Parts: sequence; C-alpha cells; structure tokens
Amino acid sequence: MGSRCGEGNLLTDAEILEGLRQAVLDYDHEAGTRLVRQGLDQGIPPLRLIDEGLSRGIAVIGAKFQAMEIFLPELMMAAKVFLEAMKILEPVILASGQGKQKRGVAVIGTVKGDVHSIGKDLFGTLLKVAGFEVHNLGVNVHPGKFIEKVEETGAQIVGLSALMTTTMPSMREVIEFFEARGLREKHTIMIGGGPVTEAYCRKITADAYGETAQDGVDLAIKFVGQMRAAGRG
Ligand code: B12
Repeated sequence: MGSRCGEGNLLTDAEILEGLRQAVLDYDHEAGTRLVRQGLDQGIPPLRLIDEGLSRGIAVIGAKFQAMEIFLPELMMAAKVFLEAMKILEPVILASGQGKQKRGVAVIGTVKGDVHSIGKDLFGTLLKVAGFEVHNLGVNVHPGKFIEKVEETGAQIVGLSALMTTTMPSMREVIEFFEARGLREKHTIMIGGGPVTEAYCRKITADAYGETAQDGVDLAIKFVGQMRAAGRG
C-alpha cells in the first residue's frame, strides 16, 4: 500500500483497532468517534471495529471496575465512548441490511432491574440487518411489557438481555409470565448478556442462548424457520 501525501495521520487497521480500545480506556469519546470514522473510511467492517476495538476496551474497564481501580463515573465515561461510537456505526450496519425480505418479528429488552443497553441494542441492530422487524423495549423492562408487546406485534422471537448476576433471575420471571398466560409455546425466548450461559438457559427453560449478538441472530433465523415449518409462525 502506497502512502498518501498530505495525510499525516495514516494508521494501519491494527493501529485503529488498538486506538479504539485505548480510547475507551482513556474515556476519550472524541478519539473514539474519530477512529471509528477513519476505520470505516478505510474499509474496516463495523463489527470488527466493535469486537476487536471497543469491546476489548470495555472488557478491561469492567475488570478494573470489579477490582475497584475505577468507580461509577469512570464506568459511565467509558460507556459514553462506546455509545457515541455506536451512533456512527449503527446506521452503517443497518444500511448493509436494506431491502432484505421480512423474516420475522422480534421483541427485545433488558430485563427488570438492569440498565445495560449496549449489547442488547447491537443484537437489535443485527436482527434488523437480517430482516427482522424489531421492537426494542429498552432497559429495565417489566415482564408484563414483554407480553403486551408480543401480543400487539405477533412477535415470534423474544430476546432478553441481562448484564448482572443479580438481574438474571428477572429472565426466569419473564418466562413465568409467559407460562402463566399460556403463551409459552407460541414464542421462542432467547437470552444473552455477559454473565449468561448455556447452562443458565437450560436451568430457566429458555429456548436459546446466544453468546454473541450475531450468534443470537443466527439462532433467531433458525427458530423462525422451524416455527414456520411447524405452522406456528
Ligand atoms: C458499560 C457498563 C455499564 C454502563 C452501561 C451503559 C449502557 N448504556 O449500557 C453503566 C455505567 C450505565 C453501568 C452501570 C452499572 N453497572 Co455496569 N458495566 C458495564 C460494562 C463495563 C460493559 C457492558 C457492555 O456494554 N459491554 C459491551 C457489550 C457489547 O457486551 P454485552 O452487553 O455482554 O453484549 C454482548 C453479548 O453478551 C451479547 N448479548 C447481550 N445481550 C444479549 C441478548 C440476547 C438475546 C443475545 C442473543 C445476545 C446478547 O451481544 C453482545 C455482543 O456480542 C460491564 C462489564 C462487562 N464485562 O460486561 C459492567 C458490569 C455489567 N456492570 C456492573 C455493575 C455492578 C454496574 C452497576 C450496578 C454499578 C453501580 N454501582 O451503579 C450499574 C448498574 C445499574 C443497573 N441497575 O443496571 C457489573 C455487574 C456485576 C454483577 N453483579 O454481575 C459489571 C460486570 C462490571 C464488573 N465487572 O463489576 N455499567
């Protein structure tokens, strides 16, 4: 690759990804958005900027917070770097799914007691790219709200996110709400988020666990296909 005259700030892909990780650690949202734009300009795929840049930084922030090396204000500043970057990345990711045939309807939200939104929103964006109509209920969502939205929209997929061990039981509560209304068999309930595991999925009798947002989308596509084949979709 030749050098471009007059563009002092040429960075390699690896430098951009490392710069993004560092921007989160430095709580520098301006550097974050600049590097995201630069990365997109030079053709780095948006999900790579997230997975190999921003997410690596936020994982270190989580560990530092747990070790009490940093506190809530720093956690919030680091999250801001991620959130500002996502404002640029989300439309770019969505554009890659334009014109897709409608595949199904999904209702997603972060469960009661939990305000973490980044991973859940990424899941929603990737579902849209795959052709799903997505109803994102936001964070701290009461179980009854999931039922209400599912009945209103006819969604086949329900996606629950929890980022804290203390809010994971709220996922079970949502399933109990569906069971109590006799709606459980009609919907595929998927779960995800940092502390959630396959074993927890089995324990609370959810239908599927997605380790990453993209895994979740692949599973949602599979389930909608199966539900259609069984005449339930
Ligand atoms: C950013 C962050 C925040 C931000 C959130 C901003 C926002 N708008 O989301 C703010 C500052 C608000 C915050 C607040 C708090 N936080 Co916080 N936070 C984090 C941090 C550092 C990163 C989370 C994140 O966004 N990761 C990046 C995304 C992309 O990853 P992800 O969410 O895991 O999502 C991926 C997958 O899991 C998956 N996915 C996610 N959801 C779903 C759903 C489905 C259906 C599927 C298929 C897939 C899927 O897709 C994503 C990409 O592939 C984590 C540390 C960590 N390691 O997770 C702590 C962490 C989750 N927070 C923690 C804590 C303690 C708190 C607070 C209680 C702090 C306080 N003292 O007030 C509050 C919580 C308040 C509340 N009631 O919810 C703890 C939780 C500990 C526990 N009990 O389990 C953690 C683990 C930090 C730690 N190590 O101690 N936090």
